[in-house]
Amino acid sequence: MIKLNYLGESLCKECFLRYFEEQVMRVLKGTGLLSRLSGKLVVVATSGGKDSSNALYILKELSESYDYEVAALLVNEGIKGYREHKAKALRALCTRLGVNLIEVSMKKEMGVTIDQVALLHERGKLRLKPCSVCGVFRRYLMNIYAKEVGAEYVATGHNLDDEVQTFIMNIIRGDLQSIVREGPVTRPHIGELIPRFKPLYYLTEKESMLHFILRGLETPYVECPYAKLSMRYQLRTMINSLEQHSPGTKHRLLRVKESLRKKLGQQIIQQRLRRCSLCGMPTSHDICRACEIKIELERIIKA
Ligand code: Q46
Ligand code: ZN
Repeated sequence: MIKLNYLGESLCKECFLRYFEEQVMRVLKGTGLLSRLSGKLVVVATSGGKDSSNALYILKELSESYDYEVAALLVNEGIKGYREHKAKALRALCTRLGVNLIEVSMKKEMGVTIDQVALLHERGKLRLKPCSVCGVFRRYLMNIYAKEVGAEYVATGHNLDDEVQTFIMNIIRGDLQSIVREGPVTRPHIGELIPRFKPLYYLTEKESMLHFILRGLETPYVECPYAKLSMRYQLRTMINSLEQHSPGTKHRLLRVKESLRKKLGQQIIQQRLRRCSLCGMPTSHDICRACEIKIELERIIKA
């Protein structure tokens, strides 16, 4: 039996897997996505880790009933001792599921690997931490490649824990725009930006891990060596400890976020987007964040 503390219930394996799928359907139905997926291509942003593998697995499984196509996309950030192991597991999963895998090299597209970025940061030449560069570059490349293959949607493996961490990070930064924007579906209809959705939005990291194991999915348990440098990592530890002392904390935080999104959404006008003067992608500034970082890195590397 599987005990879900915040529900005060214990579920058998079959009931847990049903519950898991119901929570994914809650995202698809609640956002109106389900009725729009038919005949479309969904690209799942995958890393070879448990969450994105779960997202890929379940979206592939549902694709037959709801008549849409699924492909996987991997951005190889160039992190030695980590990326090659996860990529190998992902290739095996894609073969097992019969899903096409698109592999994109960050080095080739953006001129640097995250290992190089980390070294520059460590030497004090770059203020940005590896995760800050990695996140911006990955989202940028995912959008470009998803568009190139004709996808209508990008799905990501973000789970409830990730959402709560992001919520707290946005509070700390005072970023109300992002609080409003970051829901189960983001940027629904903005030109070049492909809408992103999060099938695991209502599922915790623990539940994701359980689903991964119960479905017989596999991944080597290596962690990105730079994860510990991020604010997200500290928050994760802190929120996990709060959850342990007071079960249900994560779900309560998600509910607070959702009600804030509703209230703020009526008051906050989302920034108008224009085109990046260098790459043409939508941005709220003259130059998009990815181009800005790319230029800074080129300048540092040349110096
Ligand atoms: S790969 Fe990249 Fe993550 Fe590593 S550098 Fe950070 S963002 S932790 S999911
Ligand atoms: Zn740009």
